Amino acid sequence: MNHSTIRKTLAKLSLGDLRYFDSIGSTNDEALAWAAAGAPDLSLVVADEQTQGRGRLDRKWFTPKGSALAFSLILHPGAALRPHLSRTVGLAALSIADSCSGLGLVPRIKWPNDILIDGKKTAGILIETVWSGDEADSLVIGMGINVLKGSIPPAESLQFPATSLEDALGMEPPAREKILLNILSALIDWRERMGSEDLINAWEERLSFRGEQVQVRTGSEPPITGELLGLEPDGSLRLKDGGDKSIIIRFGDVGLRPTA
Ligand code: BT5
Repeated sequence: MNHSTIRKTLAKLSLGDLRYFDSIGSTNDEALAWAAAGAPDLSLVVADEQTQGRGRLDRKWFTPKGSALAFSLILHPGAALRPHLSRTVGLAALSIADSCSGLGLVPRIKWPNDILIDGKKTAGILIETVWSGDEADSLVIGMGINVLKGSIPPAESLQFPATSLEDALGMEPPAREKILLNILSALIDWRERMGSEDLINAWEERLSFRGEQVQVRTGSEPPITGELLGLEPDGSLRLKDGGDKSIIIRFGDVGLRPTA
């Protein structure tokens, strides 16, 4: 993978500019700085390796050389998108999920930001915002996808099991550029329908643990346990507690797992 193979593979998409790095700290850091300096809409930062890849709350995201897909996409939310910004993580998750389905896999979205295959984490999403006063000027959507086996972190460093597309397929997956093309094509399509019920329905259908008991941790509050019902129109998670009362979990520092 290099600048020219990515450029060539993505040629038919209407993207902004492209920056490619053999190695970088974090593609999100690069994209945040670039967005603040005026990067065009749908500009893309891709790296073969990240040495300081980040998850939420500064957790680490493992991106060793030659085996993973790590990129950040800059979005300028136009007037049509602004009322639906809370759905951005769904937009990203659905795009990854669609690309996995295209490979014949059955992906699930562990709300809010993980993609599971065979119940194991295969991809993660980190969305960050460049503010202009109290308006979101740009969003940076960072995605990390484990493509080859070598991208899976050592088990002892994980709180949740991980896998790769190669493991899930039982064979070598398509080139990373091709997977990137499929994710971005899906994202550009879904972005047109950001405010639609279709997006919420498709997102909800892909949720892991639907109808099951889950435990959700939000910040330092005691965990909330309930049956996972689905999504609210803004993408918040809806649970039902033992007394049939609805509980709405908004985004933020959230960790979800099955109780069993
Ligand atoms: C995430 O955070 O899952 C968001 C990951 C986003 C990574 C992309 S790569 C491109 C862009 N540039 C960046 O610097 N970041 C974005 P979170 O839900 O907080 O999960 C982090 C946790 O996932 C870690 O604490 C590990 O336990 C686990 N983890 C780390 N690397 C992993 C990997 N390659 N595969 C599966 N799990 C991993």
